[in-house]
Amino acid sequence: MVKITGVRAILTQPGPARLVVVKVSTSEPDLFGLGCATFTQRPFAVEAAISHHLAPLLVGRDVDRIEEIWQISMNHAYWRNGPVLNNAVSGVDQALWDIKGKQAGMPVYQLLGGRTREAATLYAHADGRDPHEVAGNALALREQGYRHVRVQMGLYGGPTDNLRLPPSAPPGNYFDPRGYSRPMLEMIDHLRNTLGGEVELLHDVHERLHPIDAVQFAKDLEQYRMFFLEDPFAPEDIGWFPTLRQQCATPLAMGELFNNPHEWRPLITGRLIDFVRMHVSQIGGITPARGVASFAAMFGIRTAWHGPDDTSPVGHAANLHLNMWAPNFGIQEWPQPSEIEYEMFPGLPRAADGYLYPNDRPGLGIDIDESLAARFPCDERVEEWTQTRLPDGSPARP
Ligand code: GCO
Ligand code: MG
Repeated sequence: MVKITGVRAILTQPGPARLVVVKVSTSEPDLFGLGCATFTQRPFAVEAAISHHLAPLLVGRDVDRIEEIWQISMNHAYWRNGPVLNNAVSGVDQALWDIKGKQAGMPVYQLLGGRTREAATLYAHADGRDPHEVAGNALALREQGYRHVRVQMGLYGGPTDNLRLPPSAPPGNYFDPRGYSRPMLEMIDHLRNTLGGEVELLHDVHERLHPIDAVQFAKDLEQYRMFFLEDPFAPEDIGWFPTLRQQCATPLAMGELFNNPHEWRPLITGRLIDFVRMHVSQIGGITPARGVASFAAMFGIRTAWHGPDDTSPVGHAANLHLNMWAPNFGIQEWPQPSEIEYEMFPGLPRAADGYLYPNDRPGLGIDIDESLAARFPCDERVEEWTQTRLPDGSPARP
């Protein structure tokens, strides 16, 4: 019987995002697994959860028992369904799926049920300071073969050049919810006129609007036939979804901030969204994501797993295996990883013509160059972009 002999967090920051990868070593020489545990705002907390709590709990256990280990790991702290511990559990879970695939000599998607598609359709990000710059960046992505583009103007929260703050306003990342919708509608109108109907448009509200303004914004977007509108509400405001759903046919995506099944369950059973967008490591890994995908499929809801640059390349590999299997796969967010990430994570697939193809190696099909990773230690910065404030200086959700 193959046993777990070590559970170790590898922290690295090859780009802006701080990444956490878990390496599970086993009693079989050269048999190890990798999993994503990336919570980029709290990497050191995840590392502590792994080294102080999960490693002592799991060393000596049977690598075969993925489900049992997931259940024990999720419940061992008694209090559960939180972002730090869920990410720690995900790192182990994904690594155990990686190991099982290596033992079976199969890609993980084969263990989930085999291919239902040849590749995963991707969307990439276009941004800019004005509609013309956004359009130029979107056209460049179309030239690379992307047929789905997320269009933002000033990343999240909209333009900030006309904000009028009190003289005593403290430092922060300011935005004005009431100044968001009109410029965004103008930008999306320009994009639709520039790109025509051949490129699907996506947009991320990022929980920055007051709920009733999000309802109006989604209705105003109906004419543009969006592929989806993301995070119209904060997780704390999911009670607004029925109001929006009854008035509007703009497809909705929600979930990257979810940790707890109570958050996504009503949106799925009520058919209140069209895409589940969880950050797979934030809900505990492949094991729960497989369950959520199957549950969502019963309600006609598709997957669109969270996948920006603060998903590690190992996490992108896990997303890809879920995407190759899931009958209700919708779309995959793709951050266009850097060359240093391709060097650090051998096996990370490359996008081709708007698609991502698995490499069909056993397990997750990805490795990590630990010596290179060690050359990019995580910084100890105090996150600034999440210190969001409204024009009057009051704190706001990021
Ligand atoms: C997205 C997300 C991200 C988050 C980031 C937080 O849709 O990709 O909104 O951009 O802001 O992952 O750390
Ligand atoms: Mg988002």
